[in-house]
Amino acid sequence: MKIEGIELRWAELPLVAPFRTSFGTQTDREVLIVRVLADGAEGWGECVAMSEPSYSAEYVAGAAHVIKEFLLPRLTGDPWRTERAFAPVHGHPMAKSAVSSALLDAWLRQRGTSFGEFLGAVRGEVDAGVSVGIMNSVPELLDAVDAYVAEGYRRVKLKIEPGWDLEPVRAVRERHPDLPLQTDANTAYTLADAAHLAKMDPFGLLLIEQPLPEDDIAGHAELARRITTPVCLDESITSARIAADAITRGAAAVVNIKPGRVGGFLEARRIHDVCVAHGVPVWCGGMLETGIGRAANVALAALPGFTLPGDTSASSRYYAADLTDPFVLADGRLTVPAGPGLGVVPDLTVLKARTVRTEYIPAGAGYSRP
Ligand code: NPQ
Ligand code: MG
Repeated sequence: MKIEGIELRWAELPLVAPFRTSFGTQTDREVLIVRVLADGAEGWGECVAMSEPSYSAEYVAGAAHVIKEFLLPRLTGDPWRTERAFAPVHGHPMAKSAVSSALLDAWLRQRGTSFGEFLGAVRGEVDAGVSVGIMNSVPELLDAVDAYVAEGYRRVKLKIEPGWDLEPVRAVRERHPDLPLQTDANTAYTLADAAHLAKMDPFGLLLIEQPLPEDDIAGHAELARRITTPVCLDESITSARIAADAITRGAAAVVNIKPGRVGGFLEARRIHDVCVAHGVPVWCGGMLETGIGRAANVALAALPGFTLPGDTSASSRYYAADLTDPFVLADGRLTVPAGPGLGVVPDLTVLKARTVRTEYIPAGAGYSRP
């Protein structure tokens, strides 16, 4: 495709409730939206970086800088080449993924092909799970979980940290004995906590996600020998190569896949393929995406290896007014959009109301090549 220009939009969406994890509390989602204009078509991509570098090293202002200074000069109009063209730029997977998925969306819309068809979806809808933040008290947590279960969510994930683990997880398990339940520590523990984490073994959890720091593959392998709850990696899995390594070393019995964390949808699919080849179940993570990022995630989650419910929740879990038509829960599932590209477009009235800044960068020599 011949790219005409790229629009960057900084938007801010209030969350329906504060979301607390071991790395902080969010009350709003600052989101960077990428719009590609090419061959008369347009494509949309969402950068999942947060305002601050607390989940990973990336953050919104840094991602915007990397996109403008280092990625756009390397962008071509061929979505198959984008991820390789960006390879000389080390790191910054969320910035890369936002640009490459926006271009892919434009390309797919032009061809009348949906993200799901392109990626190899085998389902028309996907099981929805929900991620529940750290609360001030166990009764407050139980109320939140009860409400999500009543809505129909097929799996609940509890955010944990030292001081908020055994008691809340035990309480939820006692209230919901058959609920598919898992935890996410976002790197908050060390191997010295192994005996403590083993106390959650009797709760029959699907998995514990990223208990140790992201660079501690050996530690996760050792922890996996000391607890019976399956260990799932999120932050650690930044490429298909690392996924293969972690699985081979016994550090990952399950893998969380987030396109933004791994640099794009093609790498995300490669990780899926590696996991399927090793018999390792995968599920689609979430980064509080608006409908733009959510649409692409739901399409990815329809691939055959995604055998566990993802953090692919309904729009209403996070936003009173999403940027697109809302994703709604139907019998605990979300429908995979079937239209061209993402199958959804932002509601320009809502998008404009939420936009705090827009920058248009016309195609230069670097990214106008077909
Ligand atoms: C995880 N997500 O799996 C992440 C982390 C996370 C749904 O639990 C603002 C933006 C707040 C992105 C909080 C879920 C966030 C965020 C947590 C991502 O580890
Ligand atoms: Mg996680």
